[in-house]
Amino acid sequence: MKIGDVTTMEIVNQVAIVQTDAPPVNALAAPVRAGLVTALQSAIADPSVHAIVLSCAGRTFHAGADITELSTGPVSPTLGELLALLEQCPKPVVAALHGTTLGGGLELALTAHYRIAAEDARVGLPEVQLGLIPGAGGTQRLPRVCGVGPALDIITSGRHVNAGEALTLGIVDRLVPAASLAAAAREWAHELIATGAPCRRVSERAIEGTRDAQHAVISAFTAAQGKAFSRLHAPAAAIRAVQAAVDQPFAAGLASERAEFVKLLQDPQSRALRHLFFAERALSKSRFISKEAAPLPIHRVGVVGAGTMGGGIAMNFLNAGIPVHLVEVSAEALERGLSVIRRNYASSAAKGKLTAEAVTTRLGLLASSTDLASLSDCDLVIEAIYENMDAKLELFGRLDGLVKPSAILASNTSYLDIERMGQATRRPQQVLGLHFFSPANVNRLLEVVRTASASSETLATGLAVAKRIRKLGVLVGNAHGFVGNRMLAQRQREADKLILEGALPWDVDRVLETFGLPMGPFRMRDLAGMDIGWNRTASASSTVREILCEQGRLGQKTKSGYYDYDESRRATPSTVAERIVLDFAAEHGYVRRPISDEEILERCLYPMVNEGARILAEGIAERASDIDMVWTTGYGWPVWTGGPMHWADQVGLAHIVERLRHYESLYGADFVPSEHLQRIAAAGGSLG
Ligand code: 3H9
Repeated sequence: MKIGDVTTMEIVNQVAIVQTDAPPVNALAAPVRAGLVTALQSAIADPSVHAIVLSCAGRTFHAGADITELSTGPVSPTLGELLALLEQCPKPVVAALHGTTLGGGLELALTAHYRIAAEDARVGLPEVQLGLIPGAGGTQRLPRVCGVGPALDIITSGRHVNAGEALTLGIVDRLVPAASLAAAAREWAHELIATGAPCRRVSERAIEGTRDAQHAVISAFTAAQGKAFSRLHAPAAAIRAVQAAVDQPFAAGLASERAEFVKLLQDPQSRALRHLFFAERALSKSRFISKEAAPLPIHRVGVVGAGTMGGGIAMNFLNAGIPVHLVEVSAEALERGLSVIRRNYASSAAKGKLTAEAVTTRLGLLASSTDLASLSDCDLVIEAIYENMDAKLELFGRLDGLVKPSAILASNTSYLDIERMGQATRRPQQVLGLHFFSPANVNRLLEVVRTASASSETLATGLAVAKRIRKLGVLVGNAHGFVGNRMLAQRQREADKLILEGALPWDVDRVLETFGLPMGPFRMRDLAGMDIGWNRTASASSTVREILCEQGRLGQKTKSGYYDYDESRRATPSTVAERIVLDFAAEHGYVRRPISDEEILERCLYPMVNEGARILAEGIAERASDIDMVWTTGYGWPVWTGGPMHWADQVGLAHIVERLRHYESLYGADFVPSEHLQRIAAAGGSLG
């Protein structure tokens, strides 16, 4: 029997089988809730029904409330109303879970009287990742089934719990092979009817342990988090809600949870995190990739250049089980690169992150040579040699003659024109940029650079490769510095100017770190190595950075840069570096003055927003949200602000234009607001 658009109910031998089919993830949107309420009401009213099974068609049981609905306010029947009806249902209800039962989906399952799951299912309450807490009883019911400690861990991390752990923790009652889930759920319902099993309600259960023991667990958990949650509002609210589960009767606890949930829903942090959720999903859609374009199969990858980047790039593929052939010009350079890879794996094994067996498997997938011809059977070759256009053009020309006709050639360049590299081959349609970020085996960002000649299939392959090696692939246009580094240059320019005008490196770092960036620009330079791009012979003491390099202050690796570093890499502001800055400023006629934190922040960040607007106007990024993904993923821009473009919209574009004009009047052309930004600001619009 069809109930509404997305729900069916079938009665088989006293059991009502209710099934929802609302692709892609059976989110609990209004029609889904309405269908479930109607189905439950009719099953309750039907005397031939003695038990009910709730299940979903497609790839998953309900993966949560419908996130798109969260900004529009509750529509009846609400999830709370549905769950109240479900819990009080006088006939036993079995929830049959498969796929990813998340958020409101798990809250619904915990409200059903019995839970059976497929062996490969996963469950979780990921609301914190959206800046929220569970809002339909999750914080009250989960501690009642698995205890306070595991509940706090699951709710504040938002992690997915696999079926085996869910069974051990008592979150589900039974596991069965995925293929027999429907039959097993039905059989269990019959068993419940036959044994006269009660409607087992989680809300009526006591939480394990004494009140004192529960409080002790909460205190220890809160203390152990230290600063981990310090800037995020949701985890603390989750802890308060679990505390309410411990201290208050169920109904009062539910009300406390609801109050926290409603408050967070209005919190700009949650709006920012929800924006990033959809921003991430939008990345797979591009007007430059036709719907029909299928990614090409990648079985074997070649990497040219075994330096820090090349080695890190190779590790990504090895980690994903894809064989890699690494090529270097000299045997010594190759051996150096290989030994770094081996050392990195050994260090992961020593820290318990990888088993010895996993290390052996990965290294077993790695071949190497000094001969480019050995790349002939690769499906994708990534060049990661030094940043020199002539060298890259020559390499692309040679590779073109060596690799098979179907192979894709990619460059890891950070700035150079990839279209030109494509033109050095007879396959420009199969050439693209794959721009990894340091450390390449850790940083999740991958800019997939689109040239005008690259085919849809090549670009689709770039995004598919990113997914396979668990990176976040962002399609960007072929422009100097692409998206990330082009915006970074704005911030770096202002930071360098500010320390001559009156601030010190640690002032700039402090302001940006207080804003939420993991590291300010000077600390970052010290970490990356001050000598990246520095040329000893060409160095002429023309910048503070050149002078630091000339004096051997190359950053963390020499224990001295802008900061001095002790054995455990703890940084203290360097008096030597300070002297260098002050002398340089005096020599170049700067009259130093006090600079406010506000000026530091505005001068570092507003030009980035301005550049982001130019990048959008030029089509280098397709959407403002793509820029937000680049910055939150690759550079640690604080997620609770939603990324630079979302943040700018919250600050107000008219305000940003006005401040840029102000700085333009003081410091000139670097601050001229872009036409795009001015136009949107004047129209009262937003970048996102
Ligand atoms: C909640 O439950 C609050 C309650 O506590 C209280 C309420 C009162 N809503 O990720 P994918 C879309 S908060 C709407 O690419 P995958 C997604 O946008 C919610 N849409 O697939 C995409 O659309 P499109 C708590 C959703 O296989 C498509 O589905 N739940 C939702 O890689 C495919 O998504 C969560 O936070 C949703 N809830 O991963 C779970 N979920 O194709 C969030 C997905 O148009 N979801 N979509 O771009 C996920 O973590 C992953 O989507 C999931 C599948 C693991 C389920």
